[in-house]
Amino acid sequence: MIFLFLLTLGACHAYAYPINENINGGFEQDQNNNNLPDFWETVWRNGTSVGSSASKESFEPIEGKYHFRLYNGSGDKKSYMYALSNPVTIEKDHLYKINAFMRYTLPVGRASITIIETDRYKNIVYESNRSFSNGGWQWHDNTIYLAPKDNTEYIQIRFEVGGEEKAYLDIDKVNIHSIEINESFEDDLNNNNLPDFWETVWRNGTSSQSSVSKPGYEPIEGTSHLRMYSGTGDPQSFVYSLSDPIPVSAGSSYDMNAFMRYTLPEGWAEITIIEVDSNDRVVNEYGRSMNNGGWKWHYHSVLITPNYQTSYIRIRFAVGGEEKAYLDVDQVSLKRVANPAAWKIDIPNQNQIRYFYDANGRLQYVLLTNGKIVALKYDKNGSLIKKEAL
Ligand SMILES: [Ca+2]
Ligand SMILES: [Ca+2]
Ligand SMILES: [Ca+2]
Ligand SMILES: [Ca+2]
Repeated sequence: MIFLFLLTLGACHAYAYPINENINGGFEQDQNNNNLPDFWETVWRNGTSVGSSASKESFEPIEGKYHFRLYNGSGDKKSYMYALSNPVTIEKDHLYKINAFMRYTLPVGRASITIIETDRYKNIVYESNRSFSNGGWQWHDNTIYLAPKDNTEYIQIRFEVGGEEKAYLDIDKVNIHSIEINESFEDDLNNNNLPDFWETVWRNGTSSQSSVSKPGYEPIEGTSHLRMYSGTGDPQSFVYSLSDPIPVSAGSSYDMNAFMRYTLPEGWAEITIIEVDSNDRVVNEYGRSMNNGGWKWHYHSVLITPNYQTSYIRIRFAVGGEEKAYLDVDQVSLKRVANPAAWKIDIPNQNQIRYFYDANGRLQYVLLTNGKIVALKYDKNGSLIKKEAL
């Protein structure tokens, strides 16, 4: 694929909210004056090294006056120094992005960040980690994505450094963000007319006037939807919209579904799932295409069964293959599937009818359990005039 034309530079604009809990991620607080940053006072070393330490220091931190420093000591290169946060309560069905600024050299050894998930009894449910080395004694903004397991209630963040003698790790500005995928394309907090979380857009080919925007022409839900337009002058042109990273949990399956509106007698629209590992390498790509939609909303789904090394996915929509091709998308959702063997394409996974309302609170669509959509139309006075199966 040739990226001839980037419609926006907003690729790094993540749509994420900091959690409310104070984790002292800047390491500024030490109310009990023990020279260990509060919330991060569980520290230990394994091995037999001498002079290891964990302390609050102030050597050019990323923010504020202080940072955290771990040092594994001398005399035993296999020694590791550890620091563990207090438990942080997480919310059910939320997705998280954890990032930390880390400074290290480590030509031989390594530094790691580990996310430990625990259940309500504080038993360990799962651990995910990333390791780093060869940092040239610079600050690195390291990210780890987390889709907590069903029974996870808390997470703890653990840092470690070792594997060589006299290994240092400095840490500052640790953040936990809750990720929102802006599934109904309603939010545009940076006012660039692109739905937040879906701001990486481009077109290949040579068409003119291609665009991606968030208008509100009879959306499925709320007041706006994603609109993609392939432009004129080149029937081979495609326009693309890519989500920010969406954490997934290996071992789980997901039903990714979306409402899509298109005509496309010649061209086609695509949903592509891109699986990415924790080092941002693509490990898998798959999806499906659709056409001949008669300019109606359709419910489409894809089953996602992440590879064991997949850390997050990105969802990509595309439309083109004919001139002036339009694709509208609304109400993207990603739900865990309990029984992947029983999953059926384009049939809602719940035994439950779903209702979608317009901005005036009027019932606009009904999604039946067999996947059929019923649209309701109203006159100017708000009286129901038509019920139509799409
Ligand atoms: Ca700091
Ligand atoms: Ca303290
Ligand atoms: Ca919407
Ligand atoms: Ca935006």
